[in-house]
Amino acid sequence: MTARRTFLKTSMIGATAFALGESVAAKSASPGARVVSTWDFGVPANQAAWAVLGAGGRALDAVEAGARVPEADLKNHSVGRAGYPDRDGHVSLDASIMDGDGSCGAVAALEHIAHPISVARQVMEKTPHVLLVGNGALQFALEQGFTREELLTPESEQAWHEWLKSAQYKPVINSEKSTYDANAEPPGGKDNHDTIGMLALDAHGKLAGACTTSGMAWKLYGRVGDSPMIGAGLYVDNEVGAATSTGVGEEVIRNAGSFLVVELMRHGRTPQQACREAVMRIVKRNPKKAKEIQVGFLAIDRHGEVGAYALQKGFSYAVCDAKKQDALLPAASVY
Ligand code: SD4
Repeated sequence: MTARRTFLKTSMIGATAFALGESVAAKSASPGARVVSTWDFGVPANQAAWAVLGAGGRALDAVEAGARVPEADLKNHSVGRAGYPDRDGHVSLDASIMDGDGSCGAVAALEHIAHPISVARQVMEKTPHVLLVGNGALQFALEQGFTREELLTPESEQAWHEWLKSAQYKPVINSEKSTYDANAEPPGGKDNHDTIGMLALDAHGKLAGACTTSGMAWKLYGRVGDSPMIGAGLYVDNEVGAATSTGVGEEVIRNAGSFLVVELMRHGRTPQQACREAVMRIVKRNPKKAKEIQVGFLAIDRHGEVGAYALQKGFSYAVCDAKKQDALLPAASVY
């Protein structure tokens, strides 16, 4: 763990100079393939995506492969298996996937299936629909051959019991540590949300994105966040770029956040400028609330230029390409 911490610290420091400029990538030369993800667990997820991208594979296959990594990670309490449950003890998952040609699929409030991102892809490819929810999504997943599983781990259950003692729903701003760090606060402690949003540009110049989460811990039963909503938690357009979000989903939904970021890029903003402007909309709409919550956007344009911006300090994002597969960068923020 110490080694891991040292690695994270070093990559954050090394990345600072890299991140100070307006954008990460040079606009000029063809960037080749690149994949970016939210938070520190984006590093191993990117590496799984890179196994696809680096071999000349499709962005769509890469983001699915990458998103499955935190979904399977038992140390991660905010995505997939071992995600913290809602206030009634259900682990309910939200996920979406989008290809740069506009094809997309999503599932929301899906229980008992460890890889919602793969179910979302099946929704996209095997149905005429975009979004399946709750029991309907579960029925569809089982019909597609996914296995029904218990996703609540003993550790997450213990955290839920801890939370029940006060039973106060109050999203915590994820700042210095993420839930991926096994040395982080005890279950139910400081961090209670993080989503992986992943965006990839492949060597053929095509974009795709994936977003998967267990949503806000201790949410109301049936609550759905921004992650499975195309245009809120994820949006991809081969002609422009792609964007994804993390943080308090309600604020992202209110502003159609990821769609907004892509539209701002369409109108000439860099990915960094577009993410900043989308964050500032949230501030403008509710300045008091904006101080108390976290929202972060991550974007890539069709040239491979990357940008990120958050309300609060502490939002990190991972960048992976042919040159470097483990970069972790701190995003700029309002506060
Ligand atoms: C949600 N946006 O369900 C997700 C949660 C999240 O960092 O990203 N937390 O609202």
